[in-house]
Amino acid sequence: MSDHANTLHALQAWAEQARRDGWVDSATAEAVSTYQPHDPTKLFADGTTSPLVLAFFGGTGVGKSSLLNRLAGSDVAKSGVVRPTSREVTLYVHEDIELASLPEDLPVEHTRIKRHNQHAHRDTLWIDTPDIDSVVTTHRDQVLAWMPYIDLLVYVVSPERYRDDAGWDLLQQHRHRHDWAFVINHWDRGDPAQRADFTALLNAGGIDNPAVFCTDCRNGGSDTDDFGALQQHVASQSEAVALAEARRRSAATERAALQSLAGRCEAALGRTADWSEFEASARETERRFTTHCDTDTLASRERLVRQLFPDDPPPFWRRVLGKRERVAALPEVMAVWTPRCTERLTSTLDESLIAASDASLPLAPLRSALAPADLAGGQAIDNACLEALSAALSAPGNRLQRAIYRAASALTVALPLLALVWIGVRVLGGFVAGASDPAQYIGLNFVTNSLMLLALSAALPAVVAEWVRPSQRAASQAALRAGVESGCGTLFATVSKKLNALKQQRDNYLSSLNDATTTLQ
Ligand SMILES: Nc1nc2c(ncn2[C@@H]2O[C@H](COP(=O)(O)OP(=O)(O)O)[C@@H](O)[C@H]2O)c(=O)[nH]1
Ligand SMILES: [Mg+2]
Repeated sequence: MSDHANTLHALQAWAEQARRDGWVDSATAEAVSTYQPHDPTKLFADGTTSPLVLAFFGGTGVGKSSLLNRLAGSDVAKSGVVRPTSREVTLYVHEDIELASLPEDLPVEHTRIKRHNQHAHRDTLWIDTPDIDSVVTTHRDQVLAWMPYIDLLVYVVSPERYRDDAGWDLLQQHRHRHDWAFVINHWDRGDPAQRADFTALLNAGGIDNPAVFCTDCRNGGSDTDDFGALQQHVASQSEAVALAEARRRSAATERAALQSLAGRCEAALGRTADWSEFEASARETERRFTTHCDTDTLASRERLVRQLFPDDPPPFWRRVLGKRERVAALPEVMAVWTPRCTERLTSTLDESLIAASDASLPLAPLRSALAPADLAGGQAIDNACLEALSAALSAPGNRLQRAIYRAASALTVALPLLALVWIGVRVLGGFVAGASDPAQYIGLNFVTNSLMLLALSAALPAVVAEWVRPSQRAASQAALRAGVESGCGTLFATVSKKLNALKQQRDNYLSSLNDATTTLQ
């Protein structure tokens, strides 16, 4: 296989895989897979020194076969008005030329090979093609299949129909990849103005200096037409040097065409700068979603707190007296995430897709990576809320708050005990001293003061403890809010992971495309 054939093969495998993964649109993949490399030498067993491949193409009855017979100097091709249109491609080739087995993409079953022994025409392989304006569309397909194997296309028209000729669009598609000669046959009915008009038409179609010949092939041909010039043109094209040069040009065109296909594939993957821009905008939409999610889940969080704490919080003084918040069991289903959040997530991801589309990035892989259902946003947020809530209920408040509360609670027992010990010591002292001096016995004032000290030593730490006691209700509210935020974090960490994987895949495609097309650089 030639370098170009290898490159095309690699590019086709690449495009097929990239299409399957959604990185390349089907139009681009199709353009790559249906691309037919131009190489007439493939028809010959000895691909290096091969004859010029010349094909006649045009509508019914324009005189393709007559022209071929005239060029060949004998009736090699069937021609005539009252005969079935030829259904196949016929190759007329000298008996010495060894043909290769025909490439697979050619319609072999509709191809005939006829040998001749005219030495003068050894350097040309003629191809007579079916009429391209036939109602049988396979005729046109046959011509198309043969296109890549032709060096010189002789486009035959008649003076009557050259303007609405069916071959015009084929000419447009293939004009850069072949050498063309144009023949207005049936010139006995033609007018010099038509020649000028046809030439102008070709110029307008992008063909500069077209080789136009006007011929009259009735009864073996006229002496006064351009047939001699056409013959010379063909002879000059089939000279080895000219042919080698034409094939070099064709290889260069081939390379440019492959480069353009590779460029199209690369463009389908989107620009790297656009990808970074898209990622930045995706992060911005994430940030907005997190803010909105806080608002969107407010009602469901409040409902949850009401379920958990069915009673109003006891007032401070009742709390001092030991009245506690009543906590119900955690609900089995944590429904912080609501359908509103699902809608919000869907529209957020849609925004990211629009940003990707604005950045001309391929949407298919992004669309599947950013499918809201696969991201399990509700699960991420509900789980995070449950976790935060359980932690908050088992240890409400912050660390300092809990330390002060524990210290104050301990003091509600320790301080009255200390006071009791101190009162006891004083009572004992008073009792001992009272034995020698009855005035030292403890009086009513001491009793009053001791009771007050006891009450104070118990009440003061109890008030402080209640003052700093972390509220489970407030802790639950804060936990649910934090849970939503951390759930959003988890959700977008998943998104980010998926996007990174996609970016990696895209980079891999870029580098394998680069590897596949190194010969074109
Ligand atoms: N008047 C006229 N008839 C021609 C000319 N060339 C071919 N014909 C006739 O046109 C008919 C169709 O020719 P043919 O070569 O079979 O056309 P094809 O279908 O393009 O191969 C035949 O009857 C030819 O004799 C020409 O220059 N002038
Ligand atoms: Mg014919």
